[in-house]
Amino acid sequence: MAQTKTLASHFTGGERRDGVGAVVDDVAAGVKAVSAVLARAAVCGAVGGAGGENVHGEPQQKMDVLANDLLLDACVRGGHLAAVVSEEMPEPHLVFGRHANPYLLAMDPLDGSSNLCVNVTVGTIFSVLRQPEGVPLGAGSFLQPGARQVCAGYALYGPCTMLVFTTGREVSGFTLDPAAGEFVLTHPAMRIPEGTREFAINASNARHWERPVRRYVDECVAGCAGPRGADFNMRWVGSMVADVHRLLVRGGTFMYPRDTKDPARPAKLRLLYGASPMAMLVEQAGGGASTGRARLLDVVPRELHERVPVVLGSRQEVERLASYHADADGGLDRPYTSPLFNVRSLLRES
Ligand code: FDP
Repeated sequence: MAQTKTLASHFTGGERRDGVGAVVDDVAAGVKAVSAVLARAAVCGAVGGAGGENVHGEPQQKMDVLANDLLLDACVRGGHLAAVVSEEMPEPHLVFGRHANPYLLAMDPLDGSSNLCVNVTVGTIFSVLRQPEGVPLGAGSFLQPGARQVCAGYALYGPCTMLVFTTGREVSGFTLDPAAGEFVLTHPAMRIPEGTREFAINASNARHWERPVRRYVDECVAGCAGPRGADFNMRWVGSMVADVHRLLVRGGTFMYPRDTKDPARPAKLRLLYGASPMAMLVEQAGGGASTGRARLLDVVPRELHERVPVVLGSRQEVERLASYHADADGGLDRPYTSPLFNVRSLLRES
């Protein structure tokens, strides 16, 4: 029988002692704690609003706060980080006595937490950066493009708990064996399949999308009879971790594009602890990651909690979407009549 590979045997001694492997171990310890608490959250009354708001003005769930505390505690206690940024904390947490440590962690402790009340998959997203030389430790340390990440990953709390990450050499997926308390390598060298026909987008925002996104989605929806000549399927969990995990397992496209719903907020997802780590994972798995107009990993954050449009997934599809944006911006696309929004359609624009 083949030997089971676990997270404990994944990194070499050096990587584990004081390298990025040590940070992943610390995150994994936090993920186990979050997973255990989530499993009991409903019976312990830990599901529901916490009464406060996060830095984006969105209602915080009790589990957002708890997950933040559990992960922060595990990662700080590990002793390998100089600072942590979290969606649940307006300012970076500087680790007392550890300013000389080389690593910084950015995280969304519980992404998709609005799904908790219906017991749908949620996740933790994380990104590891190096403290740049010559920059005083603080918010400015984190303002680096995603291409500089030394590790990116997510934990998925679903029917089973998974930890998926990359340190820049392929993407590895581990599943938590709750009986043994160990992460077991179940998805080695994850690759995004090229040829799938599936897309994920919150279609209720359709009337607010830009023209290139409407063109792409309309062409998918038109199926065999349309310009793509193929039927597409749509899936939308509404938890980014679950939607991106599906891409890594069976391909497709995930979009949270720029829209005009709220002019003060043209994008929904966060760059540092959402889009950047997912982009690194997707690229490492052979896929593409774009804002629609630029490579996501090249975007330089101007502030900690910045938002960015996101298009991720099978490389050919992401390139097609980028070309639709370029066509529209260059005035080169043909006048576009939407099959979904024409006069006789239920989704007709007013
Ligand atoms: P949530 O607000 O529940 O944390 O990152 C935020 C996120 O979830 C993503 O996980 C998800 O893809 C998206 O928001 C869903 O937002 P909408 O329901 O507003 O489309």
